Amino acid sequence: MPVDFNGTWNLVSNDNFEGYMTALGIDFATRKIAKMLKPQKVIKQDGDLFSIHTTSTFRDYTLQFKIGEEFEEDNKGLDNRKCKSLVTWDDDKLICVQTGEKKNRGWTHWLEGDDLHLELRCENQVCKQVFKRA
Ligand code: ECB
Repeated sequence: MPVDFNGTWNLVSNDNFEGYMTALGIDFATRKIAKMLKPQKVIKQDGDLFSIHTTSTFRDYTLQFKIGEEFEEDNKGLDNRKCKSLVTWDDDKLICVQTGEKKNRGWTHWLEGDDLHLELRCENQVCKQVFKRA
């Protein structure tokens, strides 16, 4: 029985988001705005199907995927690059590999206690975000 990520989650910490955005080539002005945001995630998990809506006062991002099925991701409103993404389980962690122009790009979600953790990776940068239930 896999972990249940369903819920509404509010960002409470965001370590090295600046480094992650810089690795993605996000311009200075956008980084200044983006790093002030406290995004909310709404995760819906139904068997192998997931939707993750990340919303903020500045931009929103929606991702839908099925575990084990590669899909084209266009990162619209983020760095706007396209990549091929694949999400799989690694024990209780949800791991996404985003294959494209940027090396070592991807993310990992897991639960610790009742907190949602997200590690965002790009090239040599790792951003660590923690969310609490709304
Ligand atoms: C959507 C809220 C953040 C908006 C930031 C706006 C501009 C910065 C541009 C690029 C930065 C790259 C990523 C932003 C960080 C988080 C957004 C979603 C990251 C993500 O891929 O989450 C996954 C895992 O929950 C689901 O898409």
